[in-house]
Amino acid sequence: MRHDWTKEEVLEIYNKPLMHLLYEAATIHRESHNPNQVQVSTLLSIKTGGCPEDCGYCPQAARYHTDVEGNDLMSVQQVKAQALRAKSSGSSRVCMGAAWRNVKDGPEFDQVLEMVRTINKLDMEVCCTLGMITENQAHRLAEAGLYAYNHNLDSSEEYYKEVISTRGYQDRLDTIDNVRKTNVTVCSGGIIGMGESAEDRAGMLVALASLSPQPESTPINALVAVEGTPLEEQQPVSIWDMVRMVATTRIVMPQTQVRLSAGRTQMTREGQAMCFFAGANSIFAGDKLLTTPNPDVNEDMEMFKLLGLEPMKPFVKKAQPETVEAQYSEYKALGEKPKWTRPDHKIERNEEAKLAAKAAKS
Ligand code: SAM
Ligand code: DTB
Ligand code: SF4
Repeated sequence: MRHDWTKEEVLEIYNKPLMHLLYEAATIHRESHNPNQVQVSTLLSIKTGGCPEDCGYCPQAARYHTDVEGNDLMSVQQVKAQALRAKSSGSSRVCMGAAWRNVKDGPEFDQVLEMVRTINKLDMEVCCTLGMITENQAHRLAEAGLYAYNHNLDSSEEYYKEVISTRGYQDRLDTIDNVRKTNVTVCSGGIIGMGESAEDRAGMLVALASLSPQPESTPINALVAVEGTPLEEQQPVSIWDMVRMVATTRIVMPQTQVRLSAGRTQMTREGQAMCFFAGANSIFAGDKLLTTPNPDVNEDMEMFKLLGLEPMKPFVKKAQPETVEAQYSEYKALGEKPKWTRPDHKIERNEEAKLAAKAAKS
């Protein structure tokens, strides 16, 4: 396992003649994974919209004018019903997303912890993506039975500054570090198609691969360009770029579960098959990602049949965590107020989208 990849080396892999790249990635894939098994996760937006951050890609940022309807935190019962549906349709993992900058101790976080306990007791892997978290919050999630925490680096450190001004790259790395102090696995990846260069893509992979240990799972999202967001006019990323990105991720992070994430509605079956061949071994299933469309489960199951793929059972890579009930918890809420950074530099297109939203609202 190498943690010292250079950007030049990664770029060289990314730009290899495609047949060499595919062959190398597929060979490495087979050394650590069964190429016919794909882990299937279902996303659940437990708290939608109204987010204070300015992520240029995100339809849930309050400052942009999109069609997303904001919702309060879902109830534990609603989440349980959705998790059972996901399980019956073949998912082994539920990934709960909240449009938060960071987690705050209090009744809402307690409710999320209860959701984690409830889903873990259904014998499904539980993942959360709730924004920045402290070490204590990571421990509390771990005690509740969390299997994975998703926190993406999203791009290279350099390009991150062109997309988000309300937090810094180091905040992301610090949260990942906090998760690493527990037994919870790390899920971290990014987005392509935001206008970044191939060098930025390589830079992101260098940052991910140099984490030690490397993330257990790495989502590769193709930007879903949503009207009203600063990136609304980005052209869909080419399937060739997606295949190259998946293959390069597989080569530099041989053990990680590479997740073919947002953007699958734009991809043909042939395109997706090439991504699986290149080392992708996980998808998000269900007709919705967090707020945008995703292929129908039945279509995905047909594709699996066609390609001879099978959904992976839960807890194959790591044993199921135990759930500690709230009253026996070792970690109490500390009510910390961590100083996550707020660089607040100006990103022109983010400012323009914010002004356009103000104009549309008045
Ligand atoms: N608020 C938390 C955070 O930002 O970490 C969790 C939810 S956030 C929606 C999770 C991830 O979704 C982001 O890091 C980004 O990679 C992905 N994402 C958001 N909007 C997207 C879009 N339009 N296209 C592709 N991926 C997107
Ligand atoms: C990830 O990397 N992709 C998922 C999950 N982690 C949380 C989210 C994709 C969101 C796409 C835009 C939306 O549906 O709002
Ligand atoms: Fe908020 Fe996460 Fe969307 Fe950024 S990506 S605006 S932090 S929900």
